[in-house]
Amino acid sequence: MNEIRPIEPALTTLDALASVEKKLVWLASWMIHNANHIRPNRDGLKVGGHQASCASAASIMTALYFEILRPYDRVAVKPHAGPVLHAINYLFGRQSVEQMAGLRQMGGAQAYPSRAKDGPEIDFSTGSVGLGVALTSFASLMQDYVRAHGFVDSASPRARHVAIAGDAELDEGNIYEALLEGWKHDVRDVWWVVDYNRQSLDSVMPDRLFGRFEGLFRDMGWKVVSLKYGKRLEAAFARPGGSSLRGWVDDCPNSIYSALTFQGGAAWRQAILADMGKSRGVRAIIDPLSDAELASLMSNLAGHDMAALTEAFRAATKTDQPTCFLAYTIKGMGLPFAGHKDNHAGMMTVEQMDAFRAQLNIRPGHEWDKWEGLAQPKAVERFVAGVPFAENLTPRGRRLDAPAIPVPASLPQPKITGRRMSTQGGFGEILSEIGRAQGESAALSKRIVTMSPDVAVSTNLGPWINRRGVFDRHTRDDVFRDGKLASAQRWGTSPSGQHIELGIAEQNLFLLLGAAGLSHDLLGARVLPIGTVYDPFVNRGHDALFYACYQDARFLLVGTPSGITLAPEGGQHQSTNTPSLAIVQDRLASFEPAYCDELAILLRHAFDWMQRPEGSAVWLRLSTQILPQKERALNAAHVIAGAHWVVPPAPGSRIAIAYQGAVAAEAEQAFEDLREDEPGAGLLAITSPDRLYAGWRAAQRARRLGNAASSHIETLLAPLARNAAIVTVLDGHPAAHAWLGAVRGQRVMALGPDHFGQSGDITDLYREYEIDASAILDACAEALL
Ligand SMILES: Cc1ncc(C[n+]2csc(CCOP(=O)(O)OP(=O)(O)O)c2C)c(N)n1
Ligand SMILES: [Mg+2]
Repeated sequence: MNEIRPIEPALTTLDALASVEKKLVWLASWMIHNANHIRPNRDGLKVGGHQASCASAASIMTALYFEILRPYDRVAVKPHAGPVLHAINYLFGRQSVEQMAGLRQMGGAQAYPSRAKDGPEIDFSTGSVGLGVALTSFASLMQDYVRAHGFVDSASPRARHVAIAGDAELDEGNIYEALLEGWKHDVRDVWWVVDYNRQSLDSVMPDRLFGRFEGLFRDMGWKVVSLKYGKRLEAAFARPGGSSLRGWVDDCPNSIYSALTFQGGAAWRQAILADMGKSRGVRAIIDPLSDAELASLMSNLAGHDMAALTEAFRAATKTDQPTCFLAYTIKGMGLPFAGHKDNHAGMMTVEQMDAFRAQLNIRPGHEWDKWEGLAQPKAVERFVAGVPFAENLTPRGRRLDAPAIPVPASLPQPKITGRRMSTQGGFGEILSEIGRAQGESAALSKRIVTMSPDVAVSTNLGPWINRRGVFDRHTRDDVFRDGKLASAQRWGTSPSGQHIELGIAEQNLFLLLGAAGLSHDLLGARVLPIGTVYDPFVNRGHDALFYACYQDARFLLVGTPSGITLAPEGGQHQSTNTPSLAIVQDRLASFEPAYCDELAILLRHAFDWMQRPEGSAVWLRLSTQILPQKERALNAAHVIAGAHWVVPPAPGSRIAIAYQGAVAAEAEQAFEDLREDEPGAGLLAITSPDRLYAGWRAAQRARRLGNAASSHIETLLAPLARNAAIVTVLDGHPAAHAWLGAVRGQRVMALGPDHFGQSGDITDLYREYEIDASAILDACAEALL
């Protein structure tokens, strides 16, 4: 039973919650209405918004935020209920009228909840359906990780990670990938509350699928709580004849239920009587009811019944088992288009909104007033002031603080010079050295957490994992090791391990990187997440990567091996688009070193950059190409800024070769030949077209604002003649370099595979795709003609 917390003699918790819910539906509807019908519209474009989706989730959100959740809990709200979340924060005094009135406008509240743009009240951004839901599971895994490692006070209460999900989100495959992974890691403290309105964007969903969800979740170790009928309907079903009425509603197809909800009481009566008019019990239930009362009874689903919701949620707080609530709701509940199949983007007309306002006793001109129209405004205000979720909010809102982990001036590293190594091999060795670090690097080493979707060994994480162990809440032995069966790899798990092994699902990698990369904000514990993946399969998880960057998560992504240099293993495994992808991805600084001395500089930079407020996530594209490692002095700042001259050009030189990554040796060989004819030629090592481009754009912007500025690439290319040729080469699509010609108006001949999918050895492939030394020389000759 519900505890009834008296607020005033005449106001119970349930009454207060009902009042709050009304306010939320009103404010969300008004926010959208204001944006579409009241605010001046400069260009006549539709502004949009989802009043029906908001109304559908309002009861669930009221019960959670105003009764069940605690301040440390974390919530992902389905994208289309963003206005309800803004309204909730408004009632808590954490959102302004200006922001709400500016919904979907520059500087106003975002269309969908956004950590980066809406500020510290938003726990998780949402928008790409399915991802926000799954993220809660990975955030919960990270909570277990930081607690197991003692990064937060273990006496502090554990947060519950809650997703308020649209039912169509359950169509997204990433949900099931996350469920499987969550089961493996025995995740806990996760709730997914499904707003089960049986409608998506296009239409009412077919019925067949829905019986499956319960089984699916249960198989994955979840508790499933089906919240189907509200208290009034249950009471009606308990009366004589009620079981036939229940059977009838149970069997009513989604589309008919929705249509009847839209049509109202008279249609309900006609449909029920047509099927059960001879049942005296049924007639005794429905005959005394007016049409309005009958409509209200028949739409009394548990997802809109505050008593049913709070009771079920409260019961579920007794366990940490992940729990899925299937809360039956009506899309557009209480609004004129409730249940209509076309209501997803439907909006109330001005007349309908006027009628809604009158129904809620809201005076014109007082639409934004918090407690306007309520019978007991003061009592509701006092109730809201005492809501546990809103306790102790700081000026940083729901963001926590975690100091940066100091990064030593140089990282421990193996001997590199004089050896033949690939950047992938170098990465594994450097990380392994960090793994056994003493002294000032030990603190850094402790905070690193690696993760990989079944490619830990083949991306050279093996030595690190052997040193630092595999994480699991439960200690599990390594059967091979215990049986003394020879293996290079230790796979025993323990709560102190620092590698999280994932199944082969790249979206999960990026969701976990996203969650780990927000640990400082969400959990108050700084970790340095490193994820490794085959570079081509970044594409497989790209939406989740994009999503992690959108949330400003901080992590290091290592894409390796990459490009056609993978050679015999080529085909689908060759990545050619990733250098371009890396340039265009916001909040992700990307680099591709050719040699391990550059890699060491970039790894150190990554640990620093991902912790800086102005920093970002980092992507290193590495290779299996083995190169002789040279003894040389490097300008670290240049490596980080994106390029350095290996051989600077003579002033006024008319040609340079610029290479990136694995093709360094081919470029060097071509350069030696070129120099015989062109002694002033330059050789440029590009470590990041992304950083070069970003720097160039920033300098352009600064100059437009009247400030003197020169970017790194402008400075580097300045010694070359105005009409010089630059032959560029990388193991990736040449578009990543083609823009370099625009910097100073020089002529760029960009080489790189623009096709892929052929197996072969490096010699054959580099020839076929025209990135070998002779192709580079041919391009130089053509450029000099
Ligand atoms: C990945 C992705 N694909 C498509 C969309 C466009 N879209 C927005 S909402 C929606 C359907 C939402 O239905 P549901 O999750 O049931 O939400 P509700 O019924 O509560 O509005 C779709 C397809 C999206 N936001 N994200
Ligand atoms: Mg839906």
